Parts: sequence; structure tokens; C-alpha cells
Amino acid sequence: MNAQALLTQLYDTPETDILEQIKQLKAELGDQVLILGHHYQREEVFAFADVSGDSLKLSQQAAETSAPYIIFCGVHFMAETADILTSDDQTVILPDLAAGCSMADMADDEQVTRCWQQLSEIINPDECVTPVTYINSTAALKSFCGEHGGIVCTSGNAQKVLEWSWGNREKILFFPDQHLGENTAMAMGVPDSDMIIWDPALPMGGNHADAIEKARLILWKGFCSVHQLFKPEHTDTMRRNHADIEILAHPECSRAVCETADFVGSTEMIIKRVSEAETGQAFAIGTELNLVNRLRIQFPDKPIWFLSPMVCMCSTMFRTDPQHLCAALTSIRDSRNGHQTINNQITVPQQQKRWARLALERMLHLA
Ligand code: CIZ
Repeated sequence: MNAQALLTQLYDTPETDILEQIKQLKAELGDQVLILGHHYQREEVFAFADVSGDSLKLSQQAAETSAPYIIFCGVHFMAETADILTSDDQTVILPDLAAGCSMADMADDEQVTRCWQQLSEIINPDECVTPVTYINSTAALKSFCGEHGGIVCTSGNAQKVLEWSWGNREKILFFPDQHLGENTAMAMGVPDSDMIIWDPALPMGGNHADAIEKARLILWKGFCSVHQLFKPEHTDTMRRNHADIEILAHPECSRAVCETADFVGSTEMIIKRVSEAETGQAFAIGTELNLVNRLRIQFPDKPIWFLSPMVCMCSTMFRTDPQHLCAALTSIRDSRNGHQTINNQITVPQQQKRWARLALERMLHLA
């Protein structure tokens, strides 16, 4: 049966049966398959993850596993990262190919190469700029960083990566998320006067030559469409309505929001902060809704609110549903039985893999 026909059939099957099929397929395939689940995944899928975590933890896991098949319940850049870090005889599968990341799409290879060329009209970027890409980026950009002496970062290690980068060269070009770069630099005490924004739609990113010469941090104008929905007013409302509430914000939120928060950190750091708090401590959390809902269930003794009154759910993370996970497992089983080829395999071209792996390995060594 082809992939589309299988999915159509699965959507006509009651969800309880699908969950049972996933359980059986997992048992049948055993250690041939490793399921990685990002914190932002919906509960029904997250429950089947062999390992769950943020992209840093999951990429470390991908680098270490010897399982021949890895199903990445996450988005496209995460599966690409897993393919870069695994060996050529391991197969990485993204259950729904439409699970992308709008932020990752805000910087492409052509735009970053153009930026590098424009910078070279003023400075010598290969001598004085470390390119740093957030892990939420395409393999092509990770490859760009590897080739130009740069590195990858996640929200869990951005400060370490910036320290490493400034240790090597005097300037950093940080893409695609302005906010992670800006919030991390602020926390490190970097003054505003050392940062400029690079708008890829404008010549020279919208900057004068003297500003580029002076800048230590060049921030790409990109953002997460979920985290940008949190506003400082949401913090004000929470503080007005709940005494002693702690506001936790993800560093992809705007600087204005992070400045109102008690704590800014990655998903792993947010989970740790909540788990280590005293019973009764209340929190309002500014990050993806699936994670906040999971924390509510895990810590019923700690009142937890979602920071925004609106629903801010990552629609692309939400795409991976039990039907797609079941189809991915079925495709592995059938291909092992010689009945069909694997569906939705993610394969990064070899010429990108080499440099992208170097940029990722630089990061993993720091961790
Ligand atoms: O690093 C990640 O996985 C992302 C996208 C966010 C976080 O803080 O975990």
C-alpha cells in the first residue's frame, strides 16, 4: 500500500486502535528503532518517545545511538541534524514531511551568503566574524557555519557558544533568531551599542558601514512565530492576579518579555526550574503550549499558567500525530520485509553533511 493510502486508512481507524498498533509495531521492531520526541510534541505522540528532550539532548542521542532506524518526532531541521550526526547506514525518518519551522525558513543559504559577501565589502568576515546558527536552521546553514569557522548553538548552550565564538574572532553573525542572540548577549552584559540587526531584505542589512565596523554582534532579523506572541503586558497581568508568581520565559521571546521575567531559559532549563521548586510555587510560562500543559500534569502541586491568554501552539510541531507515527513504523516494518521502500526518509546531501557535522561537533564538544 502506498504512503497516502495507508494514511487515509489510518485516519479512518479509531485512535485507540492506532495507539495499540503503534505499541505492537514498537514491540515487533524492538531496538531496531529509536523514537526521539521533542518537548513540543503533542502528548499522544510524546508518550511513545524512547528519548525525549530539547534539540541539544536529542542531537546528542542521535550521535550516540546505533539503532538502524531513527524516527524523529519533531520538525524538519531536527531530523536533518540527526541525519548529519548518524552514520550513512542509519535511516532517519520524519513522520510528517510538512513539519517544518517558520523561523528556520527565515534565513536561507543564498541570503546568508549574500550577507557574507556584503560584509566583505567592509571587513574581512573570514578573519573577524564567527557565524553562529541556532540549531533551528537548515543543514545548508549549518554547513555554511562549519566551512567558515563557525558553530551551531541551541537555546540550552547559547552563552557557551557565544563565549567560544568571541574567543576566536571579534564579531559574531548570529542567525536566524534575533531574540535568542540578543537575550543571551544581554544576559552576558553585552551593551546595546555592540549589537546591530541585519535585515536580509535590505542592502547591507539596513546598516551603515561604520555600524558594521563597530558591531560585535550582528543579529539576523528572524523570530519564532509562537514565542513572538508573548507580550510584557501578559507578565503584568499575571503578577497583578497571582502573588509571588514566577514568570519563566523562553529566550526566543522578545527582549521586552524576557526583561519582565524572573527566569529565562531553554525548555530543559524551564523543566528543571519547575521540578526543583517548592510545593505551592506558582508559575506562568512563556513557551509552547504542549510543554506547559505537560508540566501542569506532572506537577499538580505547583499552579502553572500559560503566560499568554491566547493559545500559542506551534502548528508545525503539532503536525506529527499518532497516524503519521504509525505510518512511519509500518513503513519500517514493510521495508524490512522487502515489501516497500522507506517513506519520509530525511537525507542531507553529502557535501553539506561534512561541514554541517563539523559545526555541530564544535557545539557538542562545548557541551
Ligand atoms: O532547543 C530546542 O530544542 C528548542 C527549539 C527549544 C528549547 O529550548 O528546547
